[in-house]
Amino acid sequence: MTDTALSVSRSSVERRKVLADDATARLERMFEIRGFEERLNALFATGAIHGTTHLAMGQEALAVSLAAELRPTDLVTATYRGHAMALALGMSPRAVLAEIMGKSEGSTGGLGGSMHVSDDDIGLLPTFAIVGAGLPVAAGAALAFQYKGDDSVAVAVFGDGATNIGAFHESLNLAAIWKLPVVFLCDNNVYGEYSRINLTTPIEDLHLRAASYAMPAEVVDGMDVTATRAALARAIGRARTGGGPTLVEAKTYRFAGHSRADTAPYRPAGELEYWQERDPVKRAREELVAGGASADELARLESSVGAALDEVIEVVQALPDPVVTDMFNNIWTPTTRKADS
Ligand SMILES: Cc1ncc(C[n+]2csc(CCOP(=O)(O)OP(=O)(O)O)c2C)c(N)n1
Ligand SMILES: [Mg+2]
Repeated sequence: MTDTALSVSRSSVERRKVLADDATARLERMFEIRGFEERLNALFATGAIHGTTHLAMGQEALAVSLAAELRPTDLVTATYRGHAMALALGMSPRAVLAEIMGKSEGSTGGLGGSMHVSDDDIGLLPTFAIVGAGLPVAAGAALAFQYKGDDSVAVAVFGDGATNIGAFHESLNLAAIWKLPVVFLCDNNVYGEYSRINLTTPIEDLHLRAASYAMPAEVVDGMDVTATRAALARAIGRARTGGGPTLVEAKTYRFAGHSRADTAPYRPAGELEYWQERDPVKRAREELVAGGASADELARLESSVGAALDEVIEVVQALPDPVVTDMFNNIWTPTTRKADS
């Protein structure tokens, strides 16, 4: 492992900690997330990994900002589009890739795959393929924190489409009435599967939905890591100090299609290009350079992260695949049956 790309080999706690105070570390993590997903896409395209995957390219600022603001004792629920969140919260690229490739070294022993990357150690609860399913679970975790008198916070990360699901409304309602220490973080990337938001949802500003629950709300440019962090700091701080829940809407854009096979032919002309101009990785880089960082050094950092990721891919591909009998592990089998009475 190269020691220039330190973030790839640090422990999960250290990997999380560096994000709080160091803007270069935040950019480095965004390089890692973008580089990881680009390589992952290529691995799926060449058939090296089977099945499908949902990429979060364009949404890296959200994951990194959240990770920078949370404590290790806080809990997060995320979605099937969760690689960025796992990497930001501190999971190693090796553990994420091994999980996606079904290797036993993966974060859940390779049993969850791309849609279910999770790890207790980084506070990432099982990620959810059912749209909206993470919200009541985060509210439940927040209720447990409140009950125990613990000042930890739970965060539910979900998409714009999830705000049309019953579980969204039920969770916000209960969280508001019980003043739960939870942040509802909506990653509004304009699309739910193959439908633009205007075709499925009567409003585009989803934070307005908080008003129905007398809940504070924030709307933030989710392509801007600094602004997103500030908004999340306010919401997390409110939850931690007994102020109850907040709905934060981060305006982002999904650079890739919904899933691997989707080339997104339904996008209006020019829309992708408009958002690519606002690329969060590009913006974070420009912000650092404007603050005096050397553009060459940042380019070197980016290539060292890429080289370390290439090494991770080689290592993980060479790991042994599970054997057929492994499918019987983790299955409960009754050995005796109680006679009917
Ligand atoms: C309850 C439920 N309904 C439908 C689906 C099918 N589905 C999978 S992803 C998705 C779109 C969700 O969009 P959004 O919440 O905006 O998240 P994004 O994919 O944009 O991150 C849908 C409808 C599902 N998984 N769960
Ligand atoms: Mg969406």
